Amino acid sequence: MLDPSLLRVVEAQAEHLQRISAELFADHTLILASNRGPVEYTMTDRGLEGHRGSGGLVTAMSAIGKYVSPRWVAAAMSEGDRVMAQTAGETALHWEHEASQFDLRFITIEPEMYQAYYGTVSNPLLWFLQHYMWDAPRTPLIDETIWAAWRDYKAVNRLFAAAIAEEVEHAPQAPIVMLHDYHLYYVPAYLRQHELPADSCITFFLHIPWPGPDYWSLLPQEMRLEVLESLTKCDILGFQTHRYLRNFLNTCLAYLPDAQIDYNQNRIVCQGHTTHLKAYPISIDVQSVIDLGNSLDVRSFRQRLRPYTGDQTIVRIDRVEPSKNIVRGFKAFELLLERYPEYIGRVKFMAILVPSRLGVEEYQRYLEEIMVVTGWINTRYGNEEWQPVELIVGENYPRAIAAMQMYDVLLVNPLIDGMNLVAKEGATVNERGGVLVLSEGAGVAEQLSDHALIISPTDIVGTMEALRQALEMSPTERHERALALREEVIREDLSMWLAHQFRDVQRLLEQRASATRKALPLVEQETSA
Ligand code: GDG
Repeated sequence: MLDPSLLRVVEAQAEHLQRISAELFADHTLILASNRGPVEYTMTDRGLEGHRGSGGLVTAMSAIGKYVSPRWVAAAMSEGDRVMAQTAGETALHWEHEASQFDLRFITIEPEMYQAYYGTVSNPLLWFLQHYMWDAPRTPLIDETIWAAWRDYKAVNRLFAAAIAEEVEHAPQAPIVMLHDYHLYYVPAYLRQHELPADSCITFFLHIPWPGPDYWSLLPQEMRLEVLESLTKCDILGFQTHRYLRNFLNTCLAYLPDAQIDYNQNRIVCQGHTTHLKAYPISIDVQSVIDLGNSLDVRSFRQRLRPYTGDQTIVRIDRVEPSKNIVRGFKAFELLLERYPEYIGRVKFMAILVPSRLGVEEYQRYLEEIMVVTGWINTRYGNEEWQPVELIVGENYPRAIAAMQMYDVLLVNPLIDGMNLVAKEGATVNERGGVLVLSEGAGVAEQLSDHALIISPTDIVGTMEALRQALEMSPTERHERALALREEVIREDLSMWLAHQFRDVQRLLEQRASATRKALPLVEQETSA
């Protein structure tokens, strides 16, 4: 149960967002676009059934539908989505889920083209690049296949832009188009080729890191340049952290010769167009996470997970994703048991892993590596009655929330991560005064580092020491830190993330409408980091 004063903070933020949304969308229509939509349809014996799409982006974005009823343009990902798209034809599909509602428009893409756009360019090429995951002496190998896939990536972006342009045409009011993530880098450029009303606005929010300019040199000049030229056609470009924003400015300085870059105002003028840059650290929908935490479903999962806990329990929850650095986390735990055998039989490591991108070879191999390392630890330190690592692989959000309530230590050690919502959800729902062991590479460290134990993700000795420090911490310090973390998260609820963006759009539109037409900076560049 949340402290009533914190609950009031959450309510006040929601009311603030409600007010801003009511003002802005009184005369504007919101159009969202992302690769994955808020719902995925599967064919079952009972017919087509919709369930909420997975992943951090959808988790966060689904909350928008509580305040506004946007159009959401997304790719049809499953066979069920394609059937729904065909049945719906020109009509948008209405989707409602837990007080959120959307009008969804699926884009149907030829499977081969989708595979090139998603399975070759978005993941791995861009994802690996933006998480510093390439093995530079060997990969990426930009051969004919990659070039062909890049052309398909552009073609899919063109389809997105065309679908959005149609939505714009039919929108009852001036459109605000909010684009999301690295699958859609070319959409701003293609969208600008369509006629847009004068008081429309295009924003782009990047959920993943933006690396420094040197690393972008792994991408051929032509690709790099086109991506930058397209992104600088947005009106507002949002990043998770100030660091990624600075990296973007530096990348433009290095590779966009004609751009004027204003580091003070975080603004870029390129080919006569001004783009405002800002850090909007994404957050969680505190109220709905708390409500879910109090649900019967989660309570029943807590009972079921109990046998997987020890006297003290280290928990991690991640997609099976190499950038989440899961294997090193286990190696640090192994070192802990080796150095401090008194933990054997007492401390368990419960890892909840959600399968991800198993069509990409590296991800399959990574899952195998996880199996090997955990199998080894359990063989070495476990016996028939007790095993140190409990590995739970599968997708189940309520179960993940139940595990977050139960940790004594939450390990979040990604090599690099746009934000990391698990750290914020954990801080909100945990019931044991749990300690957060957090990588300096997670975007969330810009906000939570004062109250977490910060580690370098490659350092398994340092990680092991932080795990030990967390396990040995006095109850008073644990609870003080846990409370401070929770307050930090709650002060910047997801509604504030949205409110900051809506307010900046509002300001921009007001500036444009004003007689001076002087390009002022967007307000409050400092944000909350
Ligand atoms: C990307 C960026 C950024 C957990 N188990 C299940 C499940 N979850 C939820 C978690 C959390 C979300 O999925 C994962 O979000 P993360 O932020 O941890 O990571 P990514 O998926 O990599 O998200 C990331 C985020 O976008 C938002 O901008 O923070 O940096 O990489 O909420 O609790 N969800 C479902 N089933 C599960 O079993 N559906």
